[in-house]
Amino acid sequence: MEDYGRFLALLVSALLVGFMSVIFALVWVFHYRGGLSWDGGAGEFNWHPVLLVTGFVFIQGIAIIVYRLPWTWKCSKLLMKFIHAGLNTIAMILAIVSMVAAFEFHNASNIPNMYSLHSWIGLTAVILYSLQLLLGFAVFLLPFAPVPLRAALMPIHVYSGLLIFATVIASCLMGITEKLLFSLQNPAYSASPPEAIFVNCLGLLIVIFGALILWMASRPHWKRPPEEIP
Ligand code: ASC
Repeated sequence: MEDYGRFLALLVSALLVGFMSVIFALVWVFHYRGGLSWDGGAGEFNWHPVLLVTGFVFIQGIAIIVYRLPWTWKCSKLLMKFIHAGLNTIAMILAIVSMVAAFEFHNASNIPNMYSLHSWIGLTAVILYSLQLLLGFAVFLLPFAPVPLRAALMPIHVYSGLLIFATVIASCLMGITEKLLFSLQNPAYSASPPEAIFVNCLGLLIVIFGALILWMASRPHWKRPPEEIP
């Protein structure tokens, strides 16, 4: 492989930044927001950022680049497809649980649902992600689809996957901003208290993670070499 060292450096950076994003989300909810619970209160809502950063950002990011890991090129394509689909399934389940947490918290506190741009874009991303997973499973994993159909749908699958991933990151940034604007009073967000600075940094980490993943996924010379299907 061309540039093996450079790929490895990017991968380690992405893993580090992704891992730090998860840690930052946990520190946010435990240190600043009272921790996690499942009782309709603020602690239940806190699952929302934790599960989204863990599943929808970090695990989805790894799922996207899993075919690019050079040491897996000796593994069967089918095994790699199962890993790709499995990671994306875990991410989807975590995203759905995280939405339930947000809705239950809203309903228990009489906060309206689905009015913000964050909620519109976020729900759209979860719906498109579920369709992408279903279609990917039916066309690329099950042995029934003819090769010309696979070939025709593959560029669309790749494009949609990257688009959904970028949309998820945009939605995270809106959600983070919303939550800081709502919950920081006295001192307000505009006074830059420590929580505001810390959580802005979480947003930066998520953007850097996304940038690294999209870079690795879009370098043609880091693609798994073509072979027989599956
Ligand atoms: C698959 C698979 C590929 C693509 C290819 C279409 O299911 O394993 O490599 O689809 O056949 O581009």
